[in-house]
Amino acid sequence: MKQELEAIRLKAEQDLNAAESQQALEALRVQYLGKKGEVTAILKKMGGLSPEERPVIGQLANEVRAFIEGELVKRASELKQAELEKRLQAEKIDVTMPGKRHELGTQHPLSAVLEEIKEIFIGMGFDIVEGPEVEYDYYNFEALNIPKDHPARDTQDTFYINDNIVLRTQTSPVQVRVMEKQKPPIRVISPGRVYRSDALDATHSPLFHQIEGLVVDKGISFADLKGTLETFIKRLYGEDSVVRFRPHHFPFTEPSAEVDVQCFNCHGEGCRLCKGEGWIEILGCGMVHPKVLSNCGIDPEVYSGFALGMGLERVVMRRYAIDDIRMFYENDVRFLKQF
Ligand code: 2NM
Repeated sequence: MKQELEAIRLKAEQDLNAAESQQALEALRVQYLGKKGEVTAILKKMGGLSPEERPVIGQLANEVRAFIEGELVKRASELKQAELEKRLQAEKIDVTMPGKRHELGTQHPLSAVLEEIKEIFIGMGFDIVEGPEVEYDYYNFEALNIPKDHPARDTQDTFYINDNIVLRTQTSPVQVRVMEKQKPPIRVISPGRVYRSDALDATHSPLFHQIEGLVVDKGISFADLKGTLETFIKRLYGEDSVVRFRPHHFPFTEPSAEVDVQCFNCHGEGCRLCKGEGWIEILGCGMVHPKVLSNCGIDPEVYSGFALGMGLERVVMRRYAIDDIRMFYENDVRFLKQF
């Protein structure tokens, strides 16, 4: 029996050390110390021992039971510790790791330059006005001295909703609406989307953006137009910009002019950027035609005004040497990230 007990102690020790879970430990506790357990079985057999042997074996059996109980507690705490360590390892947070980057977008180049242009005009006392992109034929053409038989009315150039309604081809209709509603002095710019029935290619888009300006008051002259535009261009392209006015024709202004800035790349020598011209066209302008003023209920004998218009895409393309207008609308991040 003594050997049996020693064998149990040895086997229990091995079994306990090999146990890998609390459930396995519980099974071993039942196997050795339970009612039908191995140690219990020895104790039950002690009735058959001699009076001399009984206390010796009894003591040994108790020692073995105490040993197993002690080992059970020890192994249980080892397993608990290992469990905890595993969890700590799995759930550990390295606070020195770099955070998740939240990529911030950038302002679209058209928006950025538009903001810049708006700020320049706001600084000169202009208000920003907006109006409908779906516009009456009257506001888009008729009121602006572009009658039905005018070449600018070529149906190829315009999207018609019906006979009376078009997608606006310029933002001047916004200014007609302002002149109808507001008594001079008027100082406004109207930026916005405009539409032309053009096929999309490197330099044309059926949708683009315009910024038009209008000043109407008593005694406004071509000198006011020149001074305002020179100031604008110098703020946009730098104080050393050289500006040139060329005679031109628009139906809604008389006289009319186109404004060039001397090529900032070659300073008038002629290069790739200005296509050998030495000058870069920036905008169109002129004194508001007396017919346009009277169409809008403003007496051309009392008031005069000037107006200007420019394409935002062209300004931005020249600024950043972008050679394809389609880049603005494709939203390719490789393009947008450059600004
Ligand atoms: C341009 C060029 C010249 C213009 C005229 C008007 C209005 F409404 F006052 F008649 N607004 N904008 C104008 C004048 C636009 O764009 C190249």
